[in-house]
Amino acid sequence: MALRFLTADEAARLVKNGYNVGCSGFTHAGCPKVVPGEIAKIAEEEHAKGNPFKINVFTGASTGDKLDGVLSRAQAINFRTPYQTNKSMRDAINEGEIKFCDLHLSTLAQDLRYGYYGPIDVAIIEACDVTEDGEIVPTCGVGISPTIANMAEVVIVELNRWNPKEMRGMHDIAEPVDPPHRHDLHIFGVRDRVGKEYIKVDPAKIIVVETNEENEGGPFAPVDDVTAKIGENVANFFVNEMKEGRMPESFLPVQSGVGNIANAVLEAMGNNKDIPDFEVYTEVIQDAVIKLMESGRVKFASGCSLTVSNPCIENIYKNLDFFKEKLLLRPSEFSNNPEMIRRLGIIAINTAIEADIFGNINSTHVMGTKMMNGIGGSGDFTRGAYVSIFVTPSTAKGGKISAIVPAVSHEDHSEHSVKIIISEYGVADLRGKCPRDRALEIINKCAHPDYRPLLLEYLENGPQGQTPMDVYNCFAFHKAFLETGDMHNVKWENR
Ligand code: 0RQ
Repeated sequence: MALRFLTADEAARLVKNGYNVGCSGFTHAGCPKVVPGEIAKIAEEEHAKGNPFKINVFTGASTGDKLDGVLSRAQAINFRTPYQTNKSMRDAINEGEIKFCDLHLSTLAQDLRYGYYGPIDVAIIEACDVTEDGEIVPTCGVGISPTIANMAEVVIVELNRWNPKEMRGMHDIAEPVDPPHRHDLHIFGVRDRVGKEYIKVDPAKIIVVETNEENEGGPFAPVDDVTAKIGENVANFFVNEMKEGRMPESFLPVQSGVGNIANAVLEAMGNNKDIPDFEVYTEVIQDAVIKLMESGRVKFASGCSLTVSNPCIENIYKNLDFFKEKLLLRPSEFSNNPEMIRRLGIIAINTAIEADIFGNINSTHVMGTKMMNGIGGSGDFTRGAYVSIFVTPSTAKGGKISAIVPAVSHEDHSEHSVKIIISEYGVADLRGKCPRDRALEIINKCAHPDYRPLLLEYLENGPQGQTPMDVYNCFAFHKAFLETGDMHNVKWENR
C-alpha cells in the first residue's frame, strides 16, 4: 500500500496533551529532529491560550537539543525517562518542573511492554529508509525503537535523507519474548545477529515526514594531562592483568561509558601496543572506536548508537562498505542486556562523579541532590561485567572537590559490584578486600595527595566495625563544600 506523507506540523498535530510519546534514538544519534520542534510550537500556542499541553517522553537514552532541548524550553514535558544530558532539561528536572525517572537503559523497552507506563500513543522514529510494506530502517541510534514502533497506534517516520539508505544491513533488530516464555538470547560473540535489518510494523499506521537534517554530534574535548594519565593507568592495568593470567591473552570485549574521559581511555588503550587488537560490545560507540577501527586496533564494534561527531559520521557514510563489515547497531535491551554482558565477559569502564573510600559509586547526582545525566547503561554493565572499572579525575572544580569522599552523597553502584577504581594517580584494586583494606587502597592509590591526610583522619578516628563508617562525619566533605566552597575546609563533629 502507498505510504501516507505529511508535513512535520501536520504530523505533530496528531500528538495531544497527556500523550505518551516514544522517540527513536540513543544520545543525539538517531533522534527525530523536526516533529518534536513542531510539538513544542503547539505546546506554546496552547499555553498562550491558557490550555494545558504536556507530554510524557520515552527514548532509548538522552537525545539531541532538537528533542529534549526544544520540548523542555517550551515547557512541553510532564514526565521523562530513562536518561538525559541536555542543559535545559537538566535545569527543568532540578527545578522540579519535569518528573524524571532515572532508569537502567536495558530495562525500559521491557518495562513498557510489561505495561508499567501505560500505552505508547505515538512513536516518532528517524529512519534512513521506509518501505510500503512497513520496513523501517533506523539511522545511527536504535534504543527502544522496535518496542515503541510495535506498541504505538501511530508511527511517525522522519525519513531523514541526510543519512544514506545504504545503512540498511548495519542493524540487528529483534525483541525478546516476555516471561514466562523468554528463552536464552542467541548472542555468543560480539558479531552474532539474532534479528532483522529493519523494524517491521503495519504500514497502515505509518505517517512519513521527509527531512534532510544533519546530526547534532559536537566534537569531544581534546585529551588533557589528567584524562591522558587516567587512560594510561587503565591501559597499564590491563597489560598487568594479562601478565598475571587474570585476563585471556586474546582479550575480552570492551564497554566504555559516555563522555570525554571514556573517549580518552579508549584512545589510550588503542595506543598501548601490549594490548591486543580488541572488540567492543557497548552501548555508545564514540569517535575513538571509529579511529581505532580505521587503524585496525578495534576489530568489530557492536553497540546501540553511533554517538560520534559530525565529521566522524560523514566519514562513516563515505566509507560504508568498510564500516558495515565492522559495525552492528542493536536495540538497547540487547546491547545492554545483563545476560549477554555476563556471558561475553565484558570489560566495563564507566565514569564516576564521586567514589567513596569503601568502593560505592555516585554516577548521577552532584552533592546528592542535583541530577547530572542519569545512570545510563553504567549499571547494566557494571553488575555483570568480567571486571567492572570506574574512572574519575581525583578532584573536580579546580581541586575544591575531592572525587574520593568518606561516603557518596548518592549511591548508584555498590561496593559489591565495583572491582577497580582508577584516577590519574593510580589503580585501586578492590577485589577480595575487606572494607578497611579497600579504604586504604582507594585513599592511597586514587585520592589527590591534598585530601589523603583528611581521608585517613576520617578513617582512623571514627567508630570501628566491619565497615568503619562514621555517621556523624560521613558527609563532612560535602558540608564543607556547601558552606565554604572548598572541601579542604572540612570540620569533624563529635570527636
Ligand atoms: O561539570 O562541565 O560544569 O565542569 O561533572 O564531568 O569530568 O567533564 O566528565 O564528561 O566524562 O562526565 C559521570 C557525568 C562524567 C558521565 C559523568 C562535574 C564536572 C563537569 C562532567 P562542568 P567531566 P564526563 C554509558 C555509561 C553516568 C552514565 C554512564 C555520566 C561534569 O560519565 O553521566 O556512566 N555517567 N553511562 O565538573 C561535582 C563532583 C564532580 C562534578 C564531576 N565530584 N562534584 N561536580 N563533576 N565530578 C553511556 C550512556 O548511558 C548513554
